[in-house]
Amino acid sequence: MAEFRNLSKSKRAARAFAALLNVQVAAIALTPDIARAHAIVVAAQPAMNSTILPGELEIRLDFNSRIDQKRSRLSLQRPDGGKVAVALAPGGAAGVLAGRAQVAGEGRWKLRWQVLSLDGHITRGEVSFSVRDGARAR
Ligand SMILES: [Cu+2]
Repeated sequence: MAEFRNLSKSKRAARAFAALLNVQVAAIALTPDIARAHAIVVAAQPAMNSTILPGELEIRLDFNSRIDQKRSRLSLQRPDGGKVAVALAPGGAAGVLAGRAQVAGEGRWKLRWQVLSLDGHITRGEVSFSVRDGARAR
């Protein structure tokens, strides 16, 4: 029974965090009993709702579990809806997805992520941020 309590607590924590970051973790809703091992974002660069300068963007997402980097993706959506390629950085820590991209257009951007955690489940979500010329980063 203690095991069930732990699972439920973990699920609630995961949901609270997802709500906090405004990310969608659809897989958790579909399979609540194994939510514990799904990968969710615990730290993001750029930070959610931050404002950054145009130019080269270093991206780093830290997850709560190990992920399969080869089956995980990052993409960027420009304010006009267009996509910008993200070059993923190979290697690195087991729970980290990193890359870099050029961000040029001012406005609201979205960093979309999709990762495969080592338990075989895919989760996805997004981090919104703004690009503004002359703004102080973060
Ligand atoms: Cu899972």
